[in-house]
Amino acid sequence: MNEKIELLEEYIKRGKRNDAVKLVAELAENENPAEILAALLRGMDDVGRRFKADEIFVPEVLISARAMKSCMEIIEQRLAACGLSPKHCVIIGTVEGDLHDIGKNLVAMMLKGANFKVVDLGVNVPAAKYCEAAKEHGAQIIAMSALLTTTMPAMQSAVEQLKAENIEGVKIIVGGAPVSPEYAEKIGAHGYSKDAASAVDLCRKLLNIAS
Ligand code: B1M
Repeated sequence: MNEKIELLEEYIKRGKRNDAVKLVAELAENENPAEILAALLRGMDDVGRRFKADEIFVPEVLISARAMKSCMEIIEQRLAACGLSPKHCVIIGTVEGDLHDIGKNLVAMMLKGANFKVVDLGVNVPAAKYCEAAKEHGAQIIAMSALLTTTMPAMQSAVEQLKAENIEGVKIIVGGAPVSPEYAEKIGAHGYSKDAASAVDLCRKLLNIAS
């Protein structure tokens, strides 16, 4: 593998935004954008793996995710021109009544880092808004976050409403500190993930995307 491509992967793993951006700008002159994207994705995959294994923590993930984001901004147009824009869309938001967004933002960043298109609806999101957004963007997945035991029922209402709307093929996944796999199953969600890196694995699994 090209040494510079390997170096780029390393910069993403270590969250070296300035170095990564400089290198991507240089590589973008000649290198196939798919090679650049693959290096960025490998870097973020490694970050996700170490985060899941408790080898690194939220700040390190945020730093790497920001480096990834800046690099993506440089190659986005070239990727689109080569038909390599994200193919799968995830709608994400914190449920109605809940204003916590740090974990949700981390999930959104990791998903973007894994080349998903992410539409972030923010916090305090009513059930109907998830549904509208899923239709508008042709999303495959709706991801809901809740941090309060008092807002978990809003998650259940949203799942019920979304299922009543019968949006063809859209999977609903849930997460957040008080949420459990048992709760996800009880309310009829298609999946639960305990952290941001696992959310990427779950989306890939639900959509049969190889990692
Ligand atoms: Co709040 N708060 N808070 N708070 N707050 C908690 C959650 C609480 C546990 C603190 C406590 O009492 N020990 C408690 C909830 C108790 C409960 O319900 N069991 C609590 C409370 C009570 C409240 C208020 C009611 C306080 C009050 O006003 N009396 C109030 C509610 C406001 C509202 O939402 N309506 C409130 C307000 C706030 C702040 C605004 C001050 C602030 C939020 C700022 C913000 O988010 N922009 C805040 C904070 C920061 C916290 C704590 C300290 C930290 C939460 C956090 O960001 N963690 C929290 C206590 C704690 O956790 N130590 C607490 C870091 C984040 C990375 O983790 O969000 O768990 P987390 O995300 C993880 C996973 O859960 C998962 O991935 C992330 C990491 O990989 N994940 C998902 C999250 N969403 C996912 C979605 C997915 C998949 C995975 O989709 C598939």
